[in-house]
Amino acid sequence: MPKEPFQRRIWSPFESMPREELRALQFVRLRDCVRRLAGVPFYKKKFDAAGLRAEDIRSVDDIAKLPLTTKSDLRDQYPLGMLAVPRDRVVRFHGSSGTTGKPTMVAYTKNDLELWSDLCARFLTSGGLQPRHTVQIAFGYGLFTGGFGLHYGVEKVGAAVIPAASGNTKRQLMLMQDMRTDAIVCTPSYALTIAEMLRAEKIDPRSLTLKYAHLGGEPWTEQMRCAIEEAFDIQAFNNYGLSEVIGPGVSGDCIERTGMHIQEDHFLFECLDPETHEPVPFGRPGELVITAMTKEAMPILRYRTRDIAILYDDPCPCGRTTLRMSRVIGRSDDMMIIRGVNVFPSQIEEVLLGVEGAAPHYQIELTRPGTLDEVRVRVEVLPEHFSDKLADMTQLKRRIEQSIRQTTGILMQIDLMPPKSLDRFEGKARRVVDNRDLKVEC
Ligand code: DLL
Repeated sequence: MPKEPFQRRIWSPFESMPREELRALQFVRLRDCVRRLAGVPFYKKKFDAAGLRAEDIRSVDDIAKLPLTTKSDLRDQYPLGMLAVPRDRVVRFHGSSGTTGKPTMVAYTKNDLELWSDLCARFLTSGGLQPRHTVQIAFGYGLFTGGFGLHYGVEKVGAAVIPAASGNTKRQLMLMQDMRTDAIVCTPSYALTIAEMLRAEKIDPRSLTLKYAHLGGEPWTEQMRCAIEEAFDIQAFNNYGLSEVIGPGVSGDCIERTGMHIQEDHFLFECLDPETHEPVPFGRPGELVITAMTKEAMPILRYRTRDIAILYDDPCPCGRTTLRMSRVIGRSDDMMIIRGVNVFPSQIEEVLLGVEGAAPHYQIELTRPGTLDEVRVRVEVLPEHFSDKLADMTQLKRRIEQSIRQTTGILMQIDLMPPKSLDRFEGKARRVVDNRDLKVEC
């Protein structure tokens, strides 16, 4: 029995628009977006190279003629080469959660922030949020888009925000109890950590006033949803987004939970084969490629998210008419998301290259034994440094551990391996073994 009746409400009429009208709106918005982007030197160069003009966009399908944008384009344009408005119109900057050197920066005008709050209000409402609720936000407030994005979304709905920010689990528990929090906003793994901590404190998580969790920012499974719902006796909703596109608010679950509704009046989704870039039919996994048509400061064209998911076009009983996406079931690059932090194997490699005694032969194993991701890095020791003196090896292990922690912010378990003991690769190296079992249907 839910702790309160679920309120079915659709925040914006755009979510339930007839599909032909939506398609017409998307066309106008896409054409306008391409016109604006033609004024950004980065895109202009690409359009010119392909002999493209905004007038060539005569239907939404013409999007396939346009160039793809990648994370490395954003890095090359660091910090603000993709800006499509004069800098004095920008009112906010955020950055990717990536830890490689410099972040990729994104910018927002006043209207963009207004839009962003509205998009977050949509998925929060579709996940049961009501103005009378109190919401605890346990996401980082900073360059990461999670904290601020959700914060203004909750306020937009009219609910009360507790900006608890991430970490300090004991304080989270105190606030949840004392403030009678109705909904928690965080990563799915953090929700499970909170449950564990409550149990350790001999508090039954089900005894709290908590009714909903709005979770996102990292991959999770249906099994994790069950575990979280069961632990707290709540309903848990998935939401998806990425900083390059806007942040959270790109798509989110409704009560049916048969895939996350995509905010298609603002984002054009394509699902492509990551190798050939050909469209993949509905119901089949492919890489999500997203165009953010309406953002002013930094619209983005055909952004390769590297996220592998499935698109669904069958109608949803909730009344929303938009396409839905499955959970993210993988990545088409080697980026790992460990406890919500984006980490590339190349970062680990760089660290190893900088530690005397470590060989650049390594393997990374990801597991999730309890609620949190764990990382084990097996590293070969260079022959001339390999020693049977425990003290030497322990010291080397510590140096690697510390350097990795400094670079990624994550404490990883290091296993030193004898020289030449790890596999060598002839084709693409398979450095990451992901044993977290994140692959599920929806
Ligand atoms: O994680 C934005 C966000 C914050 C979304 C809070 C939802 C809640 P980035 O740091 O740029 O932005 O990381 C984006 O995180 O490409 C996915 O790989 C992953 N991701 C985000 N949400 C989900 C989700 C934010 N619900 C990257 N399920 C994306 C699976 C997710 N993966």
